[in-house]
Amino acid sequence: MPIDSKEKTKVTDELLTPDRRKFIKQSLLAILSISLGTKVAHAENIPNDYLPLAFTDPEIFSMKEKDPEMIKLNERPWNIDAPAHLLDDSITPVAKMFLRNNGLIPESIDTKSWMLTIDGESVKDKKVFTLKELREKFKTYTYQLTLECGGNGRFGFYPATAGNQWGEGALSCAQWTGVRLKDVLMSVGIKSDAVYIGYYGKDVHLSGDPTKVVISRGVPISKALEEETLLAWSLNGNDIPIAHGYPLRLVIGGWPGSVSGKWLQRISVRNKIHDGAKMNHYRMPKHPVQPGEKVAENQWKIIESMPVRSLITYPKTGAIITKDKLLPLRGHAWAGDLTVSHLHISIDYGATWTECEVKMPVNRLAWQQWNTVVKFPDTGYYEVWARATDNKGTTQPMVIPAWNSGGYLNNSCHRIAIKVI
Ligand SMILES: Nc1nc2c(c(=O)[nH]1)N[C@H]1C(S)=C(S)[C@@H](COP(=O)(O)O)O[C@H]1N2
Ligand SMILES: [Mo]
Repeated sequence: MPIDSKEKTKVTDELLTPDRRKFIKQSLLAILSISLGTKVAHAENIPNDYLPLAFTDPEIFSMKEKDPEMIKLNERPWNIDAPAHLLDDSITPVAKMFLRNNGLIPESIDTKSWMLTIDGESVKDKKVFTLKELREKFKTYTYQLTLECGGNGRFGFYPATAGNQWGEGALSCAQWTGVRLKDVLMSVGIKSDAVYIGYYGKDVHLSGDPTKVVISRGVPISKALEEETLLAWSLNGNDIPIAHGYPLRLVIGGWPGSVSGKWLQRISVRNKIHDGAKMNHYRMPKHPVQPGEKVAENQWKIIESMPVRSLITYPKTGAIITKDKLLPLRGHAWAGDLTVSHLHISIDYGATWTECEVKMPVNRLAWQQWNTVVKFPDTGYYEVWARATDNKGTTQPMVIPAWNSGGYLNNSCHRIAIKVI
């Protein structure tokens, strides 16, 4: 039965005695400090009926750990790109790590009650693990793994495609620690008809509808069982930051970032190609298409290993040097499941190329460092182009590769501008 507004005011006033107000304030502060992961300083000074800013926007701090030079593409969901020169470290720090969310970061994460369920048609018996069990029952491994969004470089396609207009920096190579998915799946027991795995995370659909799955992708069972495929709880030696998948994340190096499920709660072992949300994204037409051309459902190929690519991370584009100085140049190169065998640079728009030294990766599926020194013959405007070749002999294209409606896999050469004075 509706109550009139006079009545409502009366009821509210009666309920909100000073004690009651104080109690509400204390409860709000308790919730806030849990969600912030720190105490609320000077809480005694906060008026009883004042709502702290962080309360109205729980994601307010997710960007704060990022370097101020990172490029924000979106806030809802968060999508943050890295300019190439920020990726200079051999191990990407969190502050310089791109962020790609398809939905909203989950709130209220309780690590004590967090469960990972392994289920699906192709497990012998469904099994559930707490985080503590995962840590205690299985051997821990640390690998540096290259994660690159399938849409990295999308800005280069013309006509522009829908989706985040990533520059070169939807890419990271950080150190992940956890247990092998393989060891966990073996302990559960998988049937011989297993062909794929699919993940489910705790993030929330943009619509707020709890029944809608944000993203649920996966990989063939052979990739899932590789030694470097991890169920990770640690990133560069610390807890994974909330925005990157705390408290548990699937990490699969060398393949599109979208297969590395964050806020991991469930893995299904499937007897067919996984059919979760966004499995019909991150795919390429089997044959070249014209912009706007419709592609039949059976003419798509799911993106697997990422193509060969490289970055110049030093110097920053726009650097100015004096003529007689040697310019040190360096960066990274990677090639999905393969390794990079050669890295060449050109300062004459690809007319001639000079080979640089490329280091071996610290482990499989980690990017590789390259470096060299150049001397410019004269003053003027120059471009430095870098081009990597994988161990099967495939080289990065100099021009933009085949247009596709998803704007995926632009692995054309990275270039920087240099002025020699
Ligand atoms: N649960 C969940 N996992 C996810 C995503 C997501 O939106 N939700 N985004 C995916 C995509 S598209 C990419 S490229 C990577 C990005 O990882 P990062 O944000 O840690 O850099 O996470 C993947 N895992
Ligand atoms: Mo992605």
